[in-house]
Amino acid sequence: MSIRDSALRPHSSHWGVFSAGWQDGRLRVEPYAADPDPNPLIENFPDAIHHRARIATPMVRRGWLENGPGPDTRRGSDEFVPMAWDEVLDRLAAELRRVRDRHGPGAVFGGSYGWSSAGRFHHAQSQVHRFLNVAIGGYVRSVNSYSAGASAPLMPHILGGLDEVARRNVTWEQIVEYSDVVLAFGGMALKNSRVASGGISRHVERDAMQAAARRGCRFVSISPLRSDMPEEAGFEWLPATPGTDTALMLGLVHELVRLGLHDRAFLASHCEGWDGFEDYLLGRSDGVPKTCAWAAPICGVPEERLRTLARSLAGKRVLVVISHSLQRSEHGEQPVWMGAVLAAALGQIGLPGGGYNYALGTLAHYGKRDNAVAAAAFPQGTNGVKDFIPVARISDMLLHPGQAYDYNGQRRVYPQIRLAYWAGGNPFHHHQDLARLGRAFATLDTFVVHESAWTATARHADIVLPATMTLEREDIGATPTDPVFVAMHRIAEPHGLSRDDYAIFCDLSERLGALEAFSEGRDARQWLAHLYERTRQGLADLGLEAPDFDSFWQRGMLELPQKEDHGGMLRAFRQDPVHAPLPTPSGKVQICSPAIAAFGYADCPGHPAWMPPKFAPDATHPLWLVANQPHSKLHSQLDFGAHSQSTKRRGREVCTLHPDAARARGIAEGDIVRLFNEVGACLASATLSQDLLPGVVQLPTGAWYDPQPDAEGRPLCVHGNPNVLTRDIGTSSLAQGCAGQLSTVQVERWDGAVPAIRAFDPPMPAEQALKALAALQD
Ligand code: PGD
Repeated sequence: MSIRDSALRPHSSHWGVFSAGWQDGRLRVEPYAADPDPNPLIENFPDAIHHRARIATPMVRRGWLENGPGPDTRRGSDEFVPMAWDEVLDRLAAELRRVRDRHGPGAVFGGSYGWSSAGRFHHAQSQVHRFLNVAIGGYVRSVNSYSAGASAPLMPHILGGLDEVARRNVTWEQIVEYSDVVLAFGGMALKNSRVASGGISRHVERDAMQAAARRGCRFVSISPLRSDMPEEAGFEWLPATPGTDTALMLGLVHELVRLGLHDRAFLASHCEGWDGFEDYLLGRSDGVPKTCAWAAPICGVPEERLRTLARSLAGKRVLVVISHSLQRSEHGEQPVWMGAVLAAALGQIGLPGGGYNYALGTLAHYGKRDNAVAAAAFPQGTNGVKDFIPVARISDMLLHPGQAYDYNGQRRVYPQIRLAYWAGGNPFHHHQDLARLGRAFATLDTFVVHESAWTATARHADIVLPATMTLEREDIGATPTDPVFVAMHRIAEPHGLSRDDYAIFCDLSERLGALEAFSEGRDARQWLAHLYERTRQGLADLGLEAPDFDSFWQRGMLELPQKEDHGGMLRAFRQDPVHAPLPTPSGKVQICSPAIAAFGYADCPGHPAWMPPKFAPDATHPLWLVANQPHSKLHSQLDFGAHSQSTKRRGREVCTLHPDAARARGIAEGDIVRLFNEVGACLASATLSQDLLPGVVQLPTGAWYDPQPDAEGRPLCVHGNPNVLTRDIGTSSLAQGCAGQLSTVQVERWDGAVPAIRAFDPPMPAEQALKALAALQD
């Protein structure tokens, strides 16, 4: 559809529902008309669609082609050779057969973590999982996520399933109506709540915070960064040292107990283990009372301010919110657990607009009501391999096959992986210690990646298959928490020779004798109609208008009915703890967890506790690095788009320093700086701001990894990817989650020549690759 002009047609993305079409040969995007606060991330699309960073042809790494499968340290720096689809799929099918037959499907890693794109059918994760299940017999999977790696395994021990506590809990409507105080640990930044995996039609968070604040709700943002809450909330900023929220909350609870302001009746009727926890809180068990005076120097907040805050909470409808970011650090389980204990001590859990809502404000799914009608997902089949890893242990697995490790009460052993298959994720964006990750991927026999652009992950692959972007295919956009159900129309022809993941897997399945099992005889359009049927039936069952697929497709959107706001699991439990118990061992809030205590983990005891981090600032690395989510893109997606580029300086990522920290280092606004520690180093452009603590430097994630050797031959990311600096450690033996949010670094002015950024330059320009292929076929 390379046309000069076309009408706008509906589409969807993780960052918003929108319409797109062509005007004067340029892609035009417009946000959904009913969206009160559209997300500017849609502006990343127009320049991205035919950007030079797009992959135009299948490509095979020269070393793999010439030497065959096997470990190779050239991954990431080798040349690529363009190859025709038929040949590359023949070679890939043969390699999949070899690994399956010689080593079994347990030697294939298909964890393939990543956010992929919106769309129920072309969801890349589901596609790769279904393919490996039906054509190979299964794969080693990954469990949990980089988003909630610590909280997902912890939550069932203390309250119940993560979704019940994050998604189906306090709504924004309740906050507007009922909350007196929202105590937001890690804040509630709109850059995060403007995004929902699968799509979001109305961004309501800004208006909801403003309406609540106007009614008198007090928002308190506890974070090292002022920018973690929007001005519309009229919030108080309580700047606290990164990673110390557990100590801060212990101080607050201690003060409540000291003054007798804790809700003893609620703790007795709805909680288990208060007495054991109180022994720790008051210092009976370890000789250290966790007073505000004790907490103040740890978290860098004056004692009196903590005392005043604690006292001000008593008798109020208080909502305690813990952001995802807090648990993405060493001992990340602790603030999640301690937040629940603070809310329990206040006696607020289960009240409208009060209590505890883990991660509210960190995704657009949270604080919303559920749809009354379901949307079907692409079925993934059955995995014949039972083995898994906690998702953030990928490097450990590849580097240490056969090694034992702890996870959630289990002693597990890393499998030996020969082939990794990735579609819809960018581990060289999302993982920690990227140089180590490079060494880990060097151990594979074969690494296969489907991508639409030359990410660092694609550059580390042996076989790179060009995948379409959503704009180049048809899909259905829907999530369980958003009422708008979108017919995602095709807006553009596929870039170069790129193909849908589904089409690639169909052709591979055919070569492996599994086409019928994979496709069930349906083409993409037929799958959409098939998946749509569940929603149509749901509407019909409710006696509502239920258009057939063709009518829905023509119409472009449906508005689905939503459920009433009943307050979810925690409300029901509060009202009737006997008949609506929590799905925990005691049926109550576990302030102590005998199950976790029995695991015997020194890094995650049987009640929330303050444990100083092993990696804290010291003379060599005196600054905390906050490596948080970017505001101008989602993760690393479309980093080459115009909106993302507009927030960089001469193409380089920007890091924020306090003027005092900058002055002490001779750094001025706009200087190029080098951030470094024992893990690695990167360059960034410095901006100075009073809106963060002097001991903190902030560098968002998402700049594509662009390693170039420094004077000593070590990789230096010249673009500004903070994951060259983050440590590849699990949050604890319980969850083994990603701890990438925080690190410790030194920063210095970079006076050397400033290297060019090559992250978006493909290994071979698209025209050259297409020409080479055409010449081969002549
Ligand atoms: P994305 O950039 O979304 O990052 O990590 P994730 O891997 O999800 O990567 C998705 C990739 O999928 C993109 O490269 C995109 O081009 C590709 N893709 C999109 N659609 C398709 C498709 O249809 N087909 C195919 N084949 N490919 C497609 C995100 C992860 O990063 C997350 S969720 C979190 S919360 C973590 N956050 C942090 C953090 O706070 N701090 C640090 N230091 N590190 C983090 N990493 C984590």
